[in-house]
Amino acid sequence: MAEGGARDEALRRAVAEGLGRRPPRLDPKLLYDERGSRLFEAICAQPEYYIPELEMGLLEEFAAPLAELVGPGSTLVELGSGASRKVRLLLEALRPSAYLGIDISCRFLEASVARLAADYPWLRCEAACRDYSAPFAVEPPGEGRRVAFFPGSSIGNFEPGAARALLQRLRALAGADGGLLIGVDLPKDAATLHRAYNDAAGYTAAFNRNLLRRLRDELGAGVDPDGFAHLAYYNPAAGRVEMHLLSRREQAIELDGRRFRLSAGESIHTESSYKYTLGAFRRLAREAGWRPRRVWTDAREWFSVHYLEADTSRA
Ligand code: AVI
Repeated sequence: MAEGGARDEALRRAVAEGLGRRPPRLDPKLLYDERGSRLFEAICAQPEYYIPELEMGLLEEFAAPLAELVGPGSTLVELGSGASRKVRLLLEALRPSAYLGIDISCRFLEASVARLAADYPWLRCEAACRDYSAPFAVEPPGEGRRVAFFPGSSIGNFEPGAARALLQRLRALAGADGGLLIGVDLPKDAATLHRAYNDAAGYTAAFNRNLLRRLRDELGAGVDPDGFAHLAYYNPAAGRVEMHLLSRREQAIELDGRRFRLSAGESIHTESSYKYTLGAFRRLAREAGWRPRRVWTDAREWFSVHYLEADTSRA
């Protein structure tokens, strides 16, 4: 089977499995086709979605002490496409000798890594098209200390057990003297979180409902995206913002001859965004073999950037 066909099959199976669950649930990875990635970029430019600006501010403010901790000649391994202003700021501050970008979206990744290579001729740049939410193999270029960079609080989109497993994989990738620079969103008042995931311009709603368009256009599913409303709210007991697609009426999604029924008011859970206190995140990181070294937060304590080092006492 061609690669695209195999990918479609895997997508079909994942969607059928998720819609068949009670309550129905789809993997948040499915939100990121090309249109979804563009909508996410638009979310990042909305005033209510505070994460990108706060994280960029912290990296700017603390670039010098971070560079001192990391030291010269490192290899920076970014989980993500290399398209952000954040990684450019880090490259200029840390002056690593090599950069590796890892992302599932191959075309996007290759284009952004090619731009980095053109703009930083002194840097050895490579791209590895991988799904880092599952075990993956890569051989980072360069000989220096490996520092993984995982911005944007994307760790919050993993269930805690899967987040721990990913942190363990990054620990193995970074090696004995490696580091991890990771952005983690902090718990805060429900109204601020509600606004951040329900922006007035409607980009988050479009991002969420794009998943249904994807099922319709890519998989030929019988589904009416207008039959669903965007729903996002803070669930304080679970420590996470939940995003759902709320069925406006009784209906069914048809896929490959199967009918997945939804009653009015029933919802499909499409994403969780966990918010970790500083202590809770440090605990999770320690369990995954990391030793917390420094953490920076903004004045309101809305967002945190942790720098962790490999804990060799437990290797
Ligand atoms: C990518 N990730 C960290 C975002 C978040 O905040 O969970 C995705 C997102 N979903 C809705 N808005 C933004």
